[in-house]
Amino acid sequence: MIISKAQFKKDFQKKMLSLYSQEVEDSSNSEKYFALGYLVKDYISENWAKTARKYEKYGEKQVYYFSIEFLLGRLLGSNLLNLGIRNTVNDALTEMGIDLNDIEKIEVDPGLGNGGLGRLAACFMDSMASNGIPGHGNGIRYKYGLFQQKIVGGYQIELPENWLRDANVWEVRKPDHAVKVRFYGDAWMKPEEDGELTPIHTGYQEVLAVPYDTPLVGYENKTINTLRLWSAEIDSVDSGIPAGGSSFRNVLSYKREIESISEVLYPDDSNYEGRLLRLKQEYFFVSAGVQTILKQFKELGLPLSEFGEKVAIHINDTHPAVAIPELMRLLMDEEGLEWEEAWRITQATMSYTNHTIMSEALEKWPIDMMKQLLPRILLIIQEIDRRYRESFVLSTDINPSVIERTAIISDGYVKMAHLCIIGSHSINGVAKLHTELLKKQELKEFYQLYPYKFNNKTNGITHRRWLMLANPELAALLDKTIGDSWRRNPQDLKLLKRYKRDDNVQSEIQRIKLANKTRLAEYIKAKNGITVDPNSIFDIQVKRLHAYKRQLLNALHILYQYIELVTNPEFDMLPRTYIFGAKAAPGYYYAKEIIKFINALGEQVNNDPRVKDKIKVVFLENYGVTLAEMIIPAAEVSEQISTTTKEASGTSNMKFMMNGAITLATLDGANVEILEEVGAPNIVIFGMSEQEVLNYYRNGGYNSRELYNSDPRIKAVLDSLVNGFIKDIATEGRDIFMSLIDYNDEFFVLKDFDSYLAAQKRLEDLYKDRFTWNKMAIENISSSGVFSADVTVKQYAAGIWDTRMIER
Ligand code: KOT
Repeated sequence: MIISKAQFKKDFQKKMLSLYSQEVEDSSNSEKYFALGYLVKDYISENWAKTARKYEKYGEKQVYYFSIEFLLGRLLGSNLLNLGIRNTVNDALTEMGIDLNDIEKIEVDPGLGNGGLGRLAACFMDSMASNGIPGHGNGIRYKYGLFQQKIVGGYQIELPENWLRDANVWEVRKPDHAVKVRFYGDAWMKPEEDGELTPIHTGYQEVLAVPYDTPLVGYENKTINTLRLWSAEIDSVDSGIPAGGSSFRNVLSYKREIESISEVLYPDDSNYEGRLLRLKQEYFFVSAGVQTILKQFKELGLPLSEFGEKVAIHINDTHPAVAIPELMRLLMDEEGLEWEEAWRITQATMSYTNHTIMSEALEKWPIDMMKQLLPRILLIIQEIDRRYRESFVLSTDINPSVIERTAIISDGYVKMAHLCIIGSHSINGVAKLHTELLKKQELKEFYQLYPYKFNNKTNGITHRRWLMLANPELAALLDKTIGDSWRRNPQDLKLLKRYKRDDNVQSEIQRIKLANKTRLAEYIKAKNGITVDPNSIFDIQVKRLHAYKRQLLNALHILYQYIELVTNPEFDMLPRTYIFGAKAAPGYYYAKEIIKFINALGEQVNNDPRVKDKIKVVFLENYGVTLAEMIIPAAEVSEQISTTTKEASGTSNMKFMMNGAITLATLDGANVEILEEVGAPNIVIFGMSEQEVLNYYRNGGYNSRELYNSDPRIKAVLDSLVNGFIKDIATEGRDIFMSLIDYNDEFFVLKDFDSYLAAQKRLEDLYKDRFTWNKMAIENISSSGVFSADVTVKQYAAGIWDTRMIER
């Protein structure tokens, strides 16, 4: 949109008056934030309504991205940017003596996700709107997002994240669009006189699902899509008399039970929590979403047979898998279709993304639990399973054991990934290696049955948030050097390649990095009280804490350097600042021990005069989207060191690269493709190959104790965990030692140790030559365009959803 500074000032003053009955000059920063937020929402509203009408007019196929997490981050900055008015607003506010950055900081970061999966959903929302793809989100409006992390005495403490305490300016409550979702009761097929079977569901509890809509603003293209998040509310008491009658106390506890559905996000990342409440959450947002989509489709007046041509529903990992039986239920029980037709429509509509091959993350629900909570849905799943098994009756070349292993229901469980594969027309992995592993390992038998369903869609990130907003100085340098076409076409970042040897560009790149490092150093000083030198190497690992991500490998290398510094007079190293940010799932004991270990190590190293400030170790608490926006632009080394085969893709690797950090990586997930794009001289690779890892896993691992006994560096490092050399980690040191030696080092931390050390050394040598380092940074920035989520969502649109882009 186009607006003059004068007009904006007028609008802003008017908004301040109508909201707070006061002048801008007399307002607090918080009031300024709310006035500005509501004003920007007004600016958005006009095109929001228009976008919906336009989609309708052209009969566009609509995509609905179903996800149990959407990790959006703050929205004021990105909405201003995408509306195309950020500079005007910034200038106008400056003239009024107001710093836009100060105002933006007031917004609470809605942490409605755990990590990669939820952030990917948010990046896709931004990219779909920005590419004119009619794509909307469907999820849960959790009252409490992911816990806030505090570090006390080196330990993680969790506090509730009450993000709705003040108003959320972006959402619109739509009570008139509320729908009812049914839980519990009894379901069966009743035989009629004509021999037909009628589905019956009685004695259910009805929960009211109330939608809250948030606009998803496209980048300078007038497209506004919708993120619809559902909140659970009590309907009227008489639509579900609570057990024990409707006394005041019973009604109150009934209300609490209902509202608990959308109360809090489960804080587990890449791990499955088999609780009834979680299954309730899943069916709750899925049923509300599918019911609404069907209702909207019927308003078009088209025959139901065309549903799959007008609607695509995407299942983000298996959490929304019940969308498949839910659509079947609605098409049959409510719309009267036959099974075969409903099944054809369902398969045509549904597609599924797998985000992990780790077995502990695979969802499977006990049949009994599903029967209790979702009796009608279970009947449908049982029928899908029966027909799946029956479809092989005539084929002689399929081994019955294959059918048993791929069936949806077996061993007393409903296997959600199997339901997704059988009920969708497409299943994709999130990086080339991950998709190949699905095809040849984890889902091999499905791949043999349905090779045409499998495809790869390598993840991506929105360059608007992760470059334009997070690193405005770098963005400005790019504009000045190669023009601003990269903003619309991120692959134009390639144009920067020509300048990799350019003195001027090199020194600008280095200057901007130093400025970003200095800002982060100030933050570290303020938050942690640690003085770090902005001229030291900033080496960063930020992501969820998980054994497979191997923060421990990083920490053990630091410990190694520390031991060398204090025992070996010959040893020298460039000064380095190691920065960590990571939340551990509250019940993940081992992960919490590693946090404690990193903090204890930092406490000791940072204060040991013998270290002479060569090493600083910083653990930044409460890592999330907002912190990432400050940390990533300040990084020089990006630690992507997961055990090969375990990280499906990773997405922070792409954000770091786009901001000019050099990746230190295993050949895991999307690191493989980063290597392909940037070329071997511009990335530092180490560690076991995929084949080696798979071979070891097949043979039950390797002998880590042997390594401990034969490599004196490993021995020295591990011994210092348990001999009191590192203070205050008696329990943690012992447990970590045991995990590596007695429990055989499941994630090959010691097996990769030597190779990691060598890689760290190579990295340091590269850094000594600043010309080379800057050249590498430029190569990374210029090769990062393919990792824009714009590229990824276009591949989904063309290859999976079959939907058009109506703008650009
Ligand atoms: C969580 C629960 C169950 C199954 C999978 C997950 C999951 C996977 N949560 N986050 N992921 C990550 O997803 C990212 C986006 O695709 C990947 O980049 C990353 O490698 C996954 O670990």
